[in-house]
Amino acid sequence: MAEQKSIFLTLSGRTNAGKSTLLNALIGEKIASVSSKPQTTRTRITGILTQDQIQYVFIDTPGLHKPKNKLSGHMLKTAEDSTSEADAVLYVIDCTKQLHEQDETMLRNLAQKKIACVILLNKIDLMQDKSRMMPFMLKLENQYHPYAIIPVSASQKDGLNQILQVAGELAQPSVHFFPDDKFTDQPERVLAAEMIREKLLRLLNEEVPHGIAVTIEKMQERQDKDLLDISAVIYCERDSHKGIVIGKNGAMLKKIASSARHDLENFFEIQVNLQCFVKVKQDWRNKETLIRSFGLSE
Ligand SMILES: Nc1nc2c(ncn2[C@@H]2O[C@H](COP(=O)(O)OP(=O)(O)OP(=O)(O)O)[C@@H](O)[C@H]2O)c(=O)[nH]1
Ligand SMILES: [Mg+2]
Repeated sequence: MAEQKSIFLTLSGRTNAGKSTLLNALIGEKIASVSSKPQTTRTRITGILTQDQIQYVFIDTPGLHKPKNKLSGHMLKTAEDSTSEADAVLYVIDCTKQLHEQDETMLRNLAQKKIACVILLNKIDLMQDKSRMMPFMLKLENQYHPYAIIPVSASQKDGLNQILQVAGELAQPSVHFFPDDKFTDQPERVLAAEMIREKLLRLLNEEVPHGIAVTIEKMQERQDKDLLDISAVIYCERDSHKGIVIGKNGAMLKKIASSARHDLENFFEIQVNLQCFVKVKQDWRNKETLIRSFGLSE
C-alpha cells in the first residue's frame, strides 16, 4: 500500500477574494457561506478532501479587513493566527482588484517566516485581457518568492486540479488526521446556522446583515416520519433591524426561511420544518460575552 500523506493548508486573503467559494469547490460540498458582501466568514472552517493516499485539510479563515468592532477584531486575529499554524498557505487574491497593503504585508510576512505560500489569482473568468496577468505574476514572483502562482476561478471550478497537484507536492508522510470520508469538522448545528445567515447576507442590504448572528435552538428528527425540525433564532443588533428582517407582514422572514430550508433539505437530504424567530441583542458585536456565546471567539 502507498504511504499515507497529509497537508494542512490555510486559505488566507482579503475579504471577498473568494476563499470560501474555493473551499466549497475543492471539497465538493457547500460547507462555507458565500456572499458578495465583505466579511462573510467569521470563524475558521475546516474542509477535508482525501484522494488516494493524500489527505488535504483546508482551513478557511475570515478575510483580511480593517476591524471596526470587537467581533471583527476577533475575526482578524483568527485570520492572522491561522497562517502560522498550517503547513502551507493558499493566499487568495481577487485578480480584478489592485493589490491591497494588507496583501503586501501578509505576503511579506509569509516570505520572511519561510512559510510555504501558493498564490491563487482568483476570478480569472472576469479578466478580459489575460495578457495583463503575466507582468503581475512576475512582480509577485520577484517580490514574495511564493512556491507557486496559479490563476484560478473558484466559481467556474477552474484550476482546482493544479492546486491539488501543488499541494500534493508539499504533503508530508503522515497518518490521516480525519476519517477518509469526512469532509468537515463543523457541527451540524453550526452548518445549519451558517446556511440561514448566508440567506440573510444575500437578501438584506448593507449594514443590517453584518449585525446578525444565528443560533440553532433545536435540531431533531421526528420519530414517526422523515422530517427534521429545526428551530433558529436570528439575533439583530438594533430594534429597527428586527423590523427589516421580518419585513412587511413577515414577507422578508418568509423569503429567508424558505430559501434556507431549500439548502438545508439539499444538504441533510431530508424534509425540513424550519422555524425562525427574530430577537434583538443591542450592539452585540461589541460585547465579549455575547460574541463568545454565539461561538464567534476562539
Ligand atoms: N466571477 C467570480 N466570482 C467569484 C469567484 N470566486 C468567488 N466569487 C464571488 O466573490 C464573492 C465573495 O466570495 P466569498 O467566497 O464569499 O469570498 P471570501 O474570500 O470567502 O470572503 P470573506 O469570507 O468575506 O473573507 C461572492 O459573490 C462569490 O460568488 C470567481 O472565481 N469568479
Ligand atoms: Mg469567506
